Amino acid sequence: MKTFYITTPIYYINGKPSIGHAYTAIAADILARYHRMLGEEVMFQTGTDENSQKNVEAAKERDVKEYLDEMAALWERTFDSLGLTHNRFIRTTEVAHYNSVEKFWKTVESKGDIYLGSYEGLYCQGCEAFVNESDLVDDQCPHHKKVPKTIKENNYFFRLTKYRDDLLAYIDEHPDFIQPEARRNEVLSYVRNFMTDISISRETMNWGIPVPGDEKHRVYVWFDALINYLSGVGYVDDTTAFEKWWPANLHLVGKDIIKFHCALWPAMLMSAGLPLPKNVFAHGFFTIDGQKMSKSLGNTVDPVEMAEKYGNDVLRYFLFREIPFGGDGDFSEARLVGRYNTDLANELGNLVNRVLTMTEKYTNGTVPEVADGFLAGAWPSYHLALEENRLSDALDIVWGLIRQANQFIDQQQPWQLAKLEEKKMLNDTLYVLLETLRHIAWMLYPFMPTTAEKMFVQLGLETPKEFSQSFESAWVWGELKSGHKLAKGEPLFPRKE
Ligand code: ME8
Repeated sequence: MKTFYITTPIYYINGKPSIGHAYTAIAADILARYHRMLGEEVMFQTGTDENSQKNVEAAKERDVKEYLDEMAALWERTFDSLGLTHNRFIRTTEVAHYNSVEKFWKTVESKGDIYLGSYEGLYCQGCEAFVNESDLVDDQCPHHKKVPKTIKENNYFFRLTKYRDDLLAYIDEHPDFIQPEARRNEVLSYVRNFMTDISISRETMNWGIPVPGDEKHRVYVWFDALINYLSGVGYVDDTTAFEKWWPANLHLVGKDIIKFHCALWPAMLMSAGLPLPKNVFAHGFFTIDGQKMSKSLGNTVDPVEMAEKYGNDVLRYFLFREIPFGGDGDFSEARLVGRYNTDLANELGNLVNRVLTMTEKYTNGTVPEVADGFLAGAWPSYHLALEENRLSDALDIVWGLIRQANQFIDQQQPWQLAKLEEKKMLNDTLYVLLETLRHIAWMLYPFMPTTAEKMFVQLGLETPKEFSQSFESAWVWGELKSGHKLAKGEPLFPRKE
């Protein structure tokens, strides 16, 4: 069976999840569900980055581990309540992860890629990274609006520059490795012109994973965090699982952490002699009503609140229809309500309601004889879009079908056909509409699983609980059998004021 391993960043838990964190996790869930729908075996991993000094500071006087346990549980509960279907929620305070980092460190060290040096530079706690003077605006980190600390320490360094040529060659030979294109160019320029060896330990910290063989140093949190992608799938304790899942098919990340994922991480893997992930996709950042959102700035939107108010499916739909995946965008509750009323209530909800009502009225709620329909190229373009992580494009394709179906009703005017007793044409029209709805439900499933399931129920079909290869046949035109009984339900999206 084909496998698909997809990851999100592991999140810092010095606060509760924001809509931005949920965004990446929901995107990963959409792709995970899509690949399950294709019949693939999926590993969807997310989790928490717990060895950061900012988590320690957030714990204040409390016992750090106790604080982290509580926060990790909160994040996991949030992801569950958002309906995410992750298979693995990894925490970097897990023993397996500690052991993985130790094994990885020793492997890289035995390659001669770690050396002791001294470092003086500016460190931004928010970024958990050294920054250059030239990165600052008014002496502050532009992302976190804080003056970075000057740090002078003896640290272990990773020979990142040793891999410069190999990295450039790899990125050149694998055009799909870094997406989208703009991010690829950004990484290339960084690797070519700015990349230096990087400090991978901290001497002055008392939280984090001890450096193997020199316990007074702690492993730098990014070097530790990236290894989660290995520890989660058995790097240190389950060879069979590791061979099955590694390399990952897709690391989904925000554009803020592209250098770590597309330069440091592949170089670390090259050093450890491990294959590279097939694809790193960086989505854009969105603002809230035009304002930058961040935990440090304190203007976050709570995804749980949004989901409780509008439902998970509506939130998922809005995020991936409104913000072109890969580009930047803006989140606004007013526009969410706008799209709810136009796209969901008027277009999708109305279509389902009209078709089922007419079928009840004209054929007593049974599916008429099979007739030819108008899906044309919808499936191939939908698959291609999702293969290329173009989530918003996939939704556009589905909405194209929804609009086409609504127009078809207006053109055919089934109520006129009934009046004129044009039975064959009426039945054909209804069949085409019902079967189109079934296809729309399948296409919506990864994006709006609850809505898709309601549509399946209304069409009198089983809901797709378990996926297998045989589902491919479900996407063939004409699978909705004539004589089949429908079960019209409540409107899917009642209008909101
Ligand atoms: O960077 N728009 O964790 P983090 C879109 N622990 N996405 C957003 C967003 C926004 N406004 N705000 C946050 C870390 N994100 C490290 C990662 S991985 C080995 C270690 C999302 O808690 C986006 O995916 O700061 C971004 O990359 C991530 O949250 C940063 O989460």
